[in-house]
Amino acid sequence: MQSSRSLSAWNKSQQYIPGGVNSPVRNFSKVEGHPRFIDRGQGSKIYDIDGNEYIDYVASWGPLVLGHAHPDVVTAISAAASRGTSFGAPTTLETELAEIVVNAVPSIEKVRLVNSGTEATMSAIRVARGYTGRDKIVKIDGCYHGHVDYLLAKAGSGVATFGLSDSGGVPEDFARNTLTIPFNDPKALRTTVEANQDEIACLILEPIMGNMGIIPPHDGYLNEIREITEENGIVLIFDEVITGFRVAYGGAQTYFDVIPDMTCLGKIIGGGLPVGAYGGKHEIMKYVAPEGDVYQAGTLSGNPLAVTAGITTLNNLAEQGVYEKLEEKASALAEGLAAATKKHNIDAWHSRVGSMLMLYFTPETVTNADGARTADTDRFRQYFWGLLENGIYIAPSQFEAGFVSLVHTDEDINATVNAASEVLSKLQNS
Ligand code: HOZ
Repeated sequence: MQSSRSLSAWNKSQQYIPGGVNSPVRNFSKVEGHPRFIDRGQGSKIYDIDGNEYIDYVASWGPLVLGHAHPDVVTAISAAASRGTSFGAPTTLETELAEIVVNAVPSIEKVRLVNSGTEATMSAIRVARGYTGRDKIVKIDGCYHGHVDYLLAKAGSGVATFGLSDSGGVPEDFARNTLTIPFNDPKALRTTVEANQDEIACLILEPIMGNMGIIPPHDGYLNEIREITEENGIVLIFDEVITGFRVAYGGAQTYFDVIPDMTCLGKIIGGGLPVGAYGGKHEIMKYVAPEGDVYQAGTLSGNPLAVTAGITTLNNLAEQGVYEKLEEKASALAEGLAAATKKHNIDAWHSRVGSMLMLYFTPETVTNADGARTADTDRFRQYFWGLLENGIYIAPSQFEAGFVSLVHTDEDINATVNAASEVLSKLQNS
């Protein structure tokens, strides 16, 4: 497969951009190679600047549940752009998106729009601290909540991909109030809460871990942490940047029927443009300035183009049968991959919730970050390149989720399973 144009684009980008990329996991260094530079996307496919076509399971890391360049989204954004790209003053579009979100997500009575998931989690935690008057926070090993200083301890996503335990440039003092516990371990939460009575402002977690591969919660886990946080006046924050409008219209909280106090959103609610959001009960959200004294602001927050893309995407997702369709496509893919690893006797753990899925190269059952860390990343590297060479684009990391979108066809899924089977046949366990 020809990739000389991507290679020279990367050589040039490295002269001007750290690592040649604007977000670390886009760099292919952990799979040993150079990234493909993308020219365009259409439906389930992306095309690189060398003219190669790929079936895309990255989907811009989750937002593109309708696929690339969906005609409704393109038309709506174009019309919005012709009316002006930013005003720094309220528009009725922002209220329209907020209303959709409030009606869809059970925990959200009021919502503030921001520009990224990072802004959403950082702001939600500030509000939780303002509301409770407490400083400490609890996070889960392997959950990733953006690049907020005190949330990079034991984070997933690029931090895990590049084998870092945390980030440089974060003074120890900043992370002093961050306590980290394992996923799927309610006892660890009880112990931490007992040792820090009346000091913990919030517990933040991805209800389905999505930055360490895909790790679903055990039955009852979310209910138990809901009980513990409620009993102890701790704000429970679900980071649904990935799962929001992905596993169900109302997110993982609807899927599992466990309602947190606050929720962070991003990705899908921006339909491929930069948006984040945080919201919760009015009782908590009234602390946000200018109603309350917890400050948070943004020049481009509620940007009309981004909000338009979000409204259009969510309106499409509100149609009947959408999540059943996603489930059908993703289960066909997951079953095909599981059959292929079995056929070729490959040690593998397959994980899937709705249209999010992951194949870990490990004989272990993955239930938390330590389990995910047992995966054979060298084997993943070989799998990744085998797929890419066959026109299948997955994230260049064992710890980033795969996403199925509404535009993946049966043909795409069959082609993916066949390619995977061929690649896996060459990786057979000895
Ligand atoms: N934080 C994203 C992965 N979980 C990566 C975003 C990107 O590189 O675009």
